[in-house]
Amino acid sequence: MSDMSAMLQARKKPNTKRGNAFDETREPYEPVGYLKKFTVVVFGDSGVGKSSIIRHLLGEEYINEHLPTVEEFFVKQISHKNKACELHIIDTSGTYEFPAMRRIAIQKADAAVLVYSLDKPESFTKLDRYMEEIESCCADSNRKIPVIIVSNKSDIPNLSEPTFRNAHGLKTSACVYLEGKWRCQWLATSVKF
Ligand SMILES: Nc1nc2c(ncn2[C@@H]2O[C@H](COP(=O)(O)OP(=O)(O)OP(=O)(O)O)[C@@H](O)[C@H]2O)c(=O)[nH]1
Ligand SMILES: [Mg+2]
Repeated sequence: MSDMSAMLQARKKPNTKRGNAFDETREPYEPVGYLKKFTVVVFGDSGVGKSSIIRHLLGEEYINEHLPTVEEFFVKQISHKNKACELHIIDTSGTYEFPAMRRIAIQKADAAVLVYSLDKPESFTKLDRYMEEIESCCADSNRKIPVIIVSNKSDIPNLSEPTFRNAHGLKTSACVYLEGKWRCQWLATSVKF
């Protein structure tokens, strides 16, 4: 074996002791020393405010216009339980239909955020489809990821959460409906507050 090929062989050997936060081959949730990578995918209908929420999280300015996203990727350093953590955020498109891109994003994700907005009641009904895609995609790889539902634009006056009839015909709030159906947490937000 030449010196060069010996060097290449040595480089290919995985570093099993310390791990690497950027190493895609590592097991999910494996401790990787001081830096841990965590990927969150954000789904929701067109114009519900996904990109605005992400921009707000990154400390960027609020934009009044709707600039439809194709797909964008962001990284933010955060601290979790006193440990440095690298948050990778995948911002998806609600305006364009890219099911293949959504599947790839779900495969990469450790968690998902599903956004709807109070001024678009139809954006709430679309959550079921995102949730079904997440469940089916994760089932293929025998995984389960945490999902949180965000009700955005709570600053707009005179709008309230959608209501539903449950199996017994009784009126229930969106919050109760979601918790009952998907067993996931829910919170109201506004990027404008
Ligand atoms: N009133 C109000 N408007 C908001 C809020 N968040 C976003 N918007 C507005 O909603 C519009 C759409 O916001 P985006 O963040 O671009 O929506 P999106 O979900 O990323 O849309 P796509 O990328 O097309 O899927 C913009 O005009 C924003 O200014 C909010 O909390 N309150
Ligand atoms: Mg967007």
